[in-house]
Amino acid sequence: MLTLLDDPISGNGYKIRLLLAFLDTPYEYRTVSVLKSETRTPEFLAISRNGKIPVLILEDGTVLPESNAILHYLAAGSSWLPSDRLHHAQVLHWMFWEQYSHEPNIATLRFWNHMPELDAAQKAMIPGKHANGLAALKLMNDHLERHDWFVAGAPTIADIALFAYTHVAEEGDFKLADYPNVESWIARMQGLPGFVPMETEA
Ligand SMILES: N[C@@H](CCC(=O)N[C@@H](CS)C(=O)NCC(=O)O)C(=O)O
Repeated sequence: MLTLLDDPISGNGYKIRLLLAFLDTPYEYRTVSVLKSETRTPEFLAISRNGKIPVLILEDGTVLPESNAILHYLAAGSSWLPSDRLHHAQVLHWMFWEQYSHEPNIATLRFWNHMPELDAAQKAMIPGKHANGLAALKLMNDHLERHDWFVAGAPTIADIALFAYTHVAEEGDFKLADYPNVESWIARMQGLPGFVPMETEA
């Protein structure tokens, strides 16, 4: 059976929980608390040198880190990852964009709001991250003006990767009501058969 090392508060982990639910794939869930620094223990670092969840352990013991790589692995052969060459590249386009322009801003501000206190360097980064997060939400909203889904007119792992932190962006002090197309897309995602909310374990 697959094993997911994850923390229920993690949006990166939720990407995997959500796809596994859509695929109706059973898995074992092991909580590794980020706030308690359990990602930095010698035991966890022996499993994954990068010290971050989520990590998927395959049936043969192979360790697969990085949420978007895990999504690719699990979605292969399903409708969640189009086989068409251009559509596959467009899925990658959005997933790379998510990791560089979306997650480091929107997810980080949410995470910082969960932390008891921030240091001076973190505090100084808030305005820049907020501006970048606003730009990311606007770009998504513009794309969704003309499209129901990010790629090829159907839900893919690009939607899952973007949904994870977008739907909880308010926890990072972003106002989703300013992005009505994003709100409609969030509702479409939540209406898909098999959808599970964020803090769901196997
Ligand atoms: N690019 C990675 C990011 C993973 C990541 O940042 N994980 C956070 C939780 S969402 C983490 O484990 N932080 C704990 C730490 O850095 O010690 C992915 O998409 O999986």
